[in-house]
Amino acid sequence: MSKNGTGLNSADAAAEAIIQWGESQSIETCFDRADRIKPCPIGASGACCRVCNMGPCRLVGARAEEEAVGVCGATLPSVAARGLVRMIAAGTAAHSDHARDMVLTLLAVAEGEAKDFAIKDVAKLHKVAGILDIEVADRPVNDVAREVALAFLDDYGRQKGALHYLARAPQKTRERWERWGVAPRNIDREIAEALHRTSVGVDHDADHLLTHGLRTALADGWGGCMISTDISDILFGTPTPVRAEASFGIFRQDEVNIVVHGHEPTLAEMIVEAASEPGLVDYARSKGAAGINLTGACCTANEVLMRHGIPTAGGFTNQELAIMTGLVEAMTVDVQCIMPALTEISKRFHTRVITTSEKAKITGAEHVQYDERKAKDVARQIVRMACDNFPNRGAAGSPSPATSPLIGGFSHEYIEYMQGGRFRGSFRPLNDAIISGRIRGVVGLVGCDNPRVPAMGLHRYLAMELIKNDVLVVSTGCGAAACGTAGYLTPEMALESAGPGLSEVCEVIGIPPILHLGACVDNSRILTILTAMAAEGGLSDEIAGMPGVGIAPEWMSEKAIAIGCYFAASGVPVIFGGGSPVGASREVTKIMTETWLERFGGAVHFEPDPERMLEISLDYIDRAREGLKLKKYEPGRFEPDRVLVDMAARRDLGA
Ligand code: SF4
Ligand code: MSK
Repeated sequence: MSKNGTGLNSADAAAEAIIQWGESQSIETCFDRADRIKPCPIGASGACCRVCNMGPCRLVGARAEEEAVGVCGATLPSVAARGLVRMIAAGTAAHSDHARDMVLTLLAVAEGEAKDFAIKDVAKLHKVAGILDIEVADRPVNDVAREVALAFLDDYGRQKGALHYLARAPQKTRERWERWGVAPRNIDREIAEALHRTSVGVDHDADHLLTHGLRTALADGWGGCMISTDISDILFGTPTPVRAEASFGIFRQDEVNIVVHGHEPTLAEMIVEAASEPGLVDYARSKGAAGINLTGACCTANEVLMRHGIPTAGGFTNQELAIMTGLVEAMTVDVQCIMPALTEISKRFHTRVITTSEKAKITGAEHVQYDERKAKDVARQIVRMACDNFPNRGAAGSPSPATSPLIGGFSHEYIEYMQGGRFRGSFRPLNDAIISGRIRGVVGLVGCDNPRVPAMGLHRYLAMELIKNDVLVVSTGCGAAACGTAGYLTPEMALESAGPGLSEVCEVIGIPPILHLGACVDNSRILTILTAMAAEGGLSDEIAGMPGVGIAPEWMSEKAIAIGCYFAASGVPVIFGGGSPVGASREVTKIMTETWLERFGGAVHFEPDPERMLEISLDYIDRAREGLKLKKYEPGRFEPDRVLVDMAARRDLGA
């Protein structure tokens, strides 16, 4: 029987074929381990506390929620809330530490210490400087970049005031944050305070704890994630639409295949350049290969796909399977979402697993220390290591021919540009399409893929159903990879599968109905899009009340919880798949679904059934439309377009 009770390990046929082949070879993957290791139901529902050595305390067996207490007397709501806040803190730490490295790289570039990098997008640097109130006129680019980097560093250590980027949010959204005391002061402080408050004997009021959880999450969304996105754009270029391919057929039989995996784009950008250097291509040939084929997995893949069209093997659950093709000479990893199982599985093949971050080593992997001051040299060393490994390739893998074409590269800036060009770009057409009912609403379909469900299957089901229902889908992270490997990220999808209104809009603008916005940190692009839609007018004048929903149907990472909570605090209802990590406490569940909705206009639900996820999302969208007094959504029946009065019409009026 299946690994998750459904008959399928992965909803992706190419992935499933490799998994099946692996089983025939007794190669264990995350799918086998997920089958073998059953989650503890007490911990899974938030009823287990292990923050001190009098425990772990399992708060079960009491008749009433308030009667279940740990040795210290901590109640079930406070234990469940503490667990969630710690997840938010960890997720925020991950994104924001990644962002800190981006800030330090920008500073090193500005100060001339990282000579292999340069500011690629000066316009974006100036835009960011403008938001930070930094003068740009007649100043050298690196001076501005230095000041921008120092301003962002201040966001990690300021003791008074609030994060710079909160000022980007709509006024009413900020007013809600002020009113409920969730405006973050600095990123590190909110994370540290979250850990302090949740340690033994400190904060024991569930609502109070969760409020700080939201403050920490906002430091992630409007801090770490947004900073990371913007600096990546400044250094490596703001994405514009680009063609790429996804799935396992991206690996070439006759070339040296390198996979960049993890989350940080810095070293990967250098590997992109190194892999096409004639000297290294010749080196690959000297080893018997026809060339060098650079590919990616997870979010490092998304970063280089968005900017260079580098193909992706897919998301989280495809990483082991990529090695099992037997075609990967080197998999170089940085931070986050890297399975330590990679080194074990690589022993069955010839793949060299290479760690590169000073923060992340894996037993059994080779380590090549990344250093931004000699980034290109490190990249060249890795490419050479991969070439050296080409002659070791055996015939032992399960190669797959599957590839799907895709279009990626939808930044906030490009989405604005495509709705009117360089001088007239705006969000007016999108807002108008929502107002007229051509587009019912917008869903951010994001987050991980997960071996505890048919991996990628929930993303694909929801993506397809949403676009059928005229909902524009924006996607990031492994959600985007799940859609990409299925062939959903093409403009043709609009004609084939989208509802009549969405299809018409996509055809006019020339976009797919599912837009790939980038890596997990690029969920910040969704915040800026929603803010621009609010500023454009005609819908809500804040993020709350927009016909928009976030769904993370297969989440597994703490980062996903941080993301969901910053969307909720910004005004977006969010639905997570799977069981609830606070499900043991009715009080905590109520705060996250009802109290947060009242205070912020956003909420967090956990719902394992994908059909219910769809229903809840459409219900939120339709209620938001009603709240905005928009036409009730009916497929194929739109309000007439707004008619702009041109000179000819004016003359007719005057006649
Ligand atoms: Fe148990 Fe309280 Fe310690 Fe948690 S903090 S483990 S509930 S004694
Ligand atoms: S990689 S956090 S599995 S989206 Fe960003 Fe994918 Fe989730 Fe990692």
